[in-house]
Amino acid sequence: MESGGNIMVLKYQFPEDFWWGSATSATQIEGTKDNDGKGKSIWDHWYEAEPNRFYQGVGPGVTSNFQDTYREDIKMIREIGHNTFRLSLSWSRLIPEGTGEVNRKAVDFYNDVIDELLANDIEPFINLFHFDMPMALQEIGGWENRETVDAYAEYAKTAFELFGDKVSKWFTFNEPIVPVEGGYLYDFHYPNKVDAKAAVQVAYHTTVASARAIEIFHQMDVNHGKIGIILNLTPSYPRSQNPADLKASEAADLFFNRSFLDPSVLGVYPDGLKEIVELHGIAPVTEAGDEALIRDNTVDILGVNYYQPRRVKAKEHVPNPDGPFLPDWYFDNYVMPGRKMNEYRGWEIYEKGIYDILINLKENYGNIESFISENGMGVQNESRFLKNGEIQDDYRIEFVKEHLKWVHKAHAEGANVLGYHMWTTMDNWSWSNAYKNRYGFISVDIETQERTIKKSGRWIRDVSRENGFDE
Ligand code: BGP
Repeated sequence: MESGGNIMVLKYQFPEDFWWGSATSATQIEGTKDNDGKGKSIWDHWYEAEPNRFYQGVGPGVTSNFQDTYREDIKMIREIGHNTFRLSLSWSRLIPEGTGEVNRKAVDFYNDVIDELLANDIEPFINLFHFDMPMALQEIGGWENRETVDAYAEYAKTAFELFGDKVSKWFTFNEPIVPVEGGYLYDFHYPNKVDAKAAVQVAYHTTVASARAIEIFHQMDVNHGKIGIILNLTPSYPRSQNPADLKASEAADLFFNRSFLDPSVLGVYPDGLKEIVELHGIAPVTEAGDEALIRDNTVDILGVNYYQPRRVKAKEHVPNPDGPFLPDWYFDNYVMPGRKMNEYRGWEIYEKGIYDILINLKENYGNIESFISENGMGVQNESRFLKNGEIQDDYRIEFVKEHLKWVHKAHAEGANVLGYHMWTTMDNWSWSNAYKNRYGFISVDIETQERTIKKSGRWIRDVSRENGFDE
């Protein structure tokens, strides 16, 4: 600690009003009861259809049960020092058929959650869509069908009307590229297609839907608040500076980052991406007025989810032109020797990536207001680290701390970064990995539903109270 005038300044001191918190999503935490009126989402459907796709056969019905425990959970969230908390609304809980009738039980539930957060001085950040398409809309083609865009606009407006008087930070989508990759390219989300044309259409409709929600939000001037989108950015690093590697890396950046980042923040698609989709005959069907809609309705704020970088090298083998088109036609992934790994998840740990993203936003995206909306480390069998009734997750403290140091540096260099949210608050159900990897500041015993704050939870409490740390 250094003395700056009379005030003691920590080595990694963050601004007074920095957002400290963590993120969750409806499907992963809420749980479902028989009488709650929720409609089915694609996850409920997919689990019923193919339970063996899920780790140990555990589906989204078995969660940390926030639907019943939110009051106690929010007390714990306060105890670990959060001033902000991200949750998503379940579209199929609020509007069971995707359009039409609103489920009053859902309205009461979300109202209670929001009130409870506010009563505990925790600002709710609400995300409208976290991978959980209502099944009724998936049956008409989901994001492939333009009607889903209209349904989403209606859902967003309903949510703003219902909760907008209390909530001023809103997000249209979490990681919109994940349903595109998972559902339409690489077969890890429902509807398990491998179809690049559909993938491009889905991505495009998602961006149009986001712009529609932003337009409505601004017209309504919801709580004089801000609306953004949350993107998982994977900075792309070439194996070498030779032109072929650089070109491959730029292509990966176009597909996996700029495909959503550019239209969301700058209001236009990158030329390079437009050329590629034209070349392969997979350009989306558009409507008159879309271009202006996207241009005029960019985000106020950007959430950045950062887990891992992407290492890229030039393509070594020419792809089979008769096979289905995949972005991988343009690059090969590259395993960097000596890389640091989170072996449980198979993801590289590269802390400086978070800094590179923030500086890129500063230099190339108008220094848009941003915050780290997810960053975290999933670890298997954490109970082996249990000592004196507490999980000693020093590895997680280390992980968060090292990333925060880079966030601090970016901020010191002028990046407009306003906060840090970890993934996640309490251990929760993960898409197809169920409970394999635990991510929370708070551990959850799924059998007993008992919660215990981990060592990292105590650590983040101190960091948030002091707005920083020394070493
Ligand atoms: C992000 C998602 C989260 C969460 C997290 C951890 O991509 O937004 O919902 O799941 O990744 O990943 P996983 O649960 O797959 O290990």
